[in-house]
Amino acid sequence: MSHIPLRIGMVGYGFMGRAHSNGYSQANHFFNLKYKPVLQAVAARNAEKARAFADQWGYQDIETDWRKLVERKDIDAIDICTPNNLHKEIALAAAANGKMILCEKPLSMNTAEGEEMCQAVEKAGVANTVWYNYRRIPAVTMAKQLIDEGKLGRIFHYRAMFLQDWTISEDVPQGGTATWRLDAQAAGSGVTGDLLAHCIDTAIWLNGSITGVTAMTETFVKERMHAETGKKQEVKIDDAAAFLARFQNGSLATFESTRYARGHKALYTLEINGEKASIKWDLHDLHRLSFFDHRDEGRLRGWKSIHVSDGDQPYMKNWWVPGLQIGYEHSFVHQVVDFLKSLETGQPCSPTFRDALETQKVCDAVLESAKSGAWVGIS
Ligand code: SOE
Repeated sequence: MSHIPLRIGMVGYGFMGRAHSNGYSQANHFFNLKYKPVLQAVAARNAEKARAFADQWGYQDIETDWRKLVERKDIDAIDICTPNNLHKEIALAAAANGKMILCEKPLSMNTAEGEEMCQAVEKAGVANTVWYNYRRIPAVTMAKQLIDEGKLGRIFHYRAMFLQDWTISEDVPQGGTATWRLDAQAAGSGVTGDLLAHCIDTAIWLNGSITGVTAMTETFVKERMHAETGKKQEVKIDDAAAFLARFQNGSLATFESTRYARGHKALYTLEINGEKASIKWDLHDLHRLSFFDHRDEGRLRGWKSIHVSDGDQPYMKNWWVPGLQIGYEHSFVHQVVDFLKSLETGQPCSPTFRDALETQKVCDAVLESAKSGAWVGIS
């Protein structure tokens, strides 16, 4: 089968640069697609590091200025894998040059920036998506199917947590390539934009819009050395955040996220309780979906642990044989697959910038409510 090439220009080469590059490399091996990514060029300020990354992942070329990359005629799509403070500028330039855009989450530093980015891609008419990868873990996608089929009935509760423990030590710096997530100037916010954003994206996708929140945040370590200046500076990100929310469908929610939950490295969990059934999912056991169905015969009622690895379960017929599971990296492969399919069908690849803006609005409302102590409504 001859493919239509989709020439990728990636900006940045960190953890997400690797996850996305792996997605581009794997997609066509496992899925039959009309389009095929070509790793055309990677842009990063340090030429030596960019070259090493390009060699390792198979990019043909490098640029040391992302502006040159977005202007290149031999690039179809720009993948933004930089710290959050660069998302907007790169996206606006890419859209102005008619490039499709795949942007790492969160969409932007805040709602105002996100709105500008939405307008830019909509005006340019370019395909766009945001890498909220957890939607594309087969067990999570299956939860969406079950909810949409009405298997849970009316939803009462949504509960999500994303727990980590990697910033407890005061010696962890802020800023720089490895720890920019702790620097408000680069990240915009702390766990709210980094971790809660994942929980919010999945929640809106599974359970509809959030209409209001009341939140609290805390910064446990008040000062950290800045990796670039070597000076101790005030920490302006939220280390932990928790909020209550109401959904448009009448259900209630609790969300919690922290980088101070000793013992937890990346524990994303969610639970949804409906009138007829409930669902639970846990990133540390990501191929399993727990399902409780009240319609089961009384004696046999109980939580089922479904090993999502069979051909009739989302994405799985393209992988191994039933019973053999896949992992975290495959959620990025699936995002590439869905983006390539969207080019084939002409349908948007959700979450688009506009979809991701809704998550951004909730993040902003969480931060605002934590400051004011009041409920904040979301329009
Ligand atoms: C932070 O530690 C992080 O890598 C996030 O930036 C990712 O989005 C999340 O999936 C895992 O944790």
